[in-house]
Amino acid sequence: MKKTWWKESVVYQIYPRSFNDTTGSGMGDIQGIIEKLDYIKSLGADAIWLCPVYESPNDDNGYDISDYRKISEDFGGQKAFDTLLDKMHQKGLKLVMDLVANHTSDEHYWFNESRKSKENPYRDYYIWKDGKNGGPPTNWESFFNGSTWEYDQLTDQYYLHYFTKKQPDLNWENPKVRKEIFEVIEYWFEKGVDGFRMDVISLISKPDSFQDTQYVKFQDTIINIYANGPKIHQYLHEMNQAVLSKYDIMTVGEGPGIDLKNGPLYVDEKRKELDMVFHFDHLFIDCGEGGKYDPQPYDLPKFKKVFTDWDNALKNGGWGSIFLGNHDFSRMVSRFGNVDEYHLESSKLLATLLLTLRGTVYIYQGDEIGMTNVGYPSIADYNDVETLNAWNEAKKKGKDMEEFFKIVHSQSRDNARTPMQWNNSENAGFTNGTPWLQLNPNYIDINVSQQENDSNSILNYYREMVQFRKENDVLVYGDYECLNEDDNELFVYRRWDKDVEFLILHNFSENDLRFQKNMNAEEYEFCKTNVQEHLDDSYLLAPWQTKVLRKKTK
Ligand code: ISL
Repeated sequence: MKKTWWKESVVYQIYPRSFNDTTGSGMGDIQGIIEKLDYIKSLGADAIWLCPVYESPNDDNGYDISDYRKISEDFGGQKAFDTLLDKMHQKGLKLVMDLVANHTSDEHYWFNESRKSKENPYRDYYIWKDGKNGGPPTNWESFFNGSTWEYDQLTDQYYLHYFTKKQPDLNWENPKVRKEIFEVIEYWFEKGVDGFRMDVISLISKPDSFQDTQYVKFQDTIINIYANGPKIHQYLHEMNQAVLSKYDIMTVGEGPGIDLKNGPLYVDEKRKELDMVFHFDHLFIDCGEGGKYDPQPYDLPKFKKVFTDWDNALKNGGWGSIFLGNHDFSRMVSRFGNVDEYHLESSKLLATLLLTLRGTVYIYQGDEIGMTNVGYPSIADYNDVETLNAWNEAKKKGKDMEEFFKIVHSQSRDNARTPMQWNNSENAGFTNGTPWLQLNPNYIDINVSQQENDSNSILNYYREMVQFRKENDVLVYGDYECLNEDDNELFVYRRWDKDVEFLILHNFSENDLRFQKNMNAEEYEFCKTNVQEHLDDSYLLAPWQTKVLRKKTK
């Protein structure tokens, strides 16, 4: 397997508006990131993935871009950005930007022109269609509820938007659009940016014909209609040849609808498209028929299978990304751990999981201190457009809103967007002003400053585990095998290469459990754990205990 810097990297994801505010605006800014670079470096991170900081009307917090070449003044503008990039490079940190090229803002120059007339040179930059029987061209539903079509009176046509109506989809069929986007990518690479995370890249190629969906489950419509369109691989290969291949950079494509069947195609080295993808098989694991706002119970075997299947799918000529949360999902410890009784232990267990699997590791801001879901008292406290649209839709459908509010508590994207908890002073040291989104009140107990001073903290455990991964590149490149697919509470796997072998055991339960396997425990020596229990018995695990064992060399 070819070794590269980005395979070995630990990437720290920053959601800038919630990271660190230095102006008192209530919103994080680039200067705030600069001031925390030493902190990020201290985690052992090699790169930062920065969510969008471009000019934007912020209908979807920056995922609606009105100028791809302009850094928003709200974040400090171009000058602040140049300083950030310089300082990061001085410190040996790489910068990965967000490329949102499936859609622009409706306030982008291209769209302003496009909507003016059917003859406008920018008309075909977007997807315009005639209506059908007095309604929209198809019955498609947007990711954020409501139709994917918006009627524009001026030209009596509808334009397509998979997300909000302020995020019109670009028409990648048009070679001019592709050229524009490739030039944007080049522009940032020339500035020295080290890579792109590509937002919903799986959606850029639209279906050949626009037909009604017959699927009941939204996820089925995504997979069969919206995602992995007929020209997706052609476009990505073209992008690779036109620009990506000319730079020493990394790319990670984000993708609803990316699954085990098509995922490997995006990252197969021979095909020359992208380096990695983010699939959501583990993050949509609890979605019922109604999608994310219809959560259903799931079990550990299913969760383990996602990691095992993806490792298998990518081991011959691709590369994976290992992550358990981001700015679009609830907090990983609230989802996969036990925040009530084992917050410390389960946060550390999940850290161990992240840092001992094969693939590039992504840590979402705040997870390194075990930040949790927020559960605001009122819907008025929520800000996220997805949450609010889902709420209004549920109301329209006459759902039990008390029950639905519980779902909002567990599923809202705002769970991951509450401001970073730096210390226990007012507003957690995030801002001197009024925060754009209310803090999680548990910042009094869960914050960076407190954990800096505690050698047993989640934060210090992350540092230790990142270091451990760096000292053992078998954890990056080595083979993987799950040893207990069907077990409902334990997740046990091996990682090995020709020189070393690790056995990693996680107890996802509240009981003491022993890993039953016909293996000689004597063969392994103890390396790491998150709690100081059962150190004398390698295969016995306390609740939410995780153990890393190394095979003794003969
Ligand atoms: O968040 C999701 C489920 O709740 C995903 O389906 C998400 O909408 C999808 O992965 C796309 O996310 C990305 O593009 C969106 C933006 O709102 C997200 O923040 C971004 O990560 C539109 O640009």
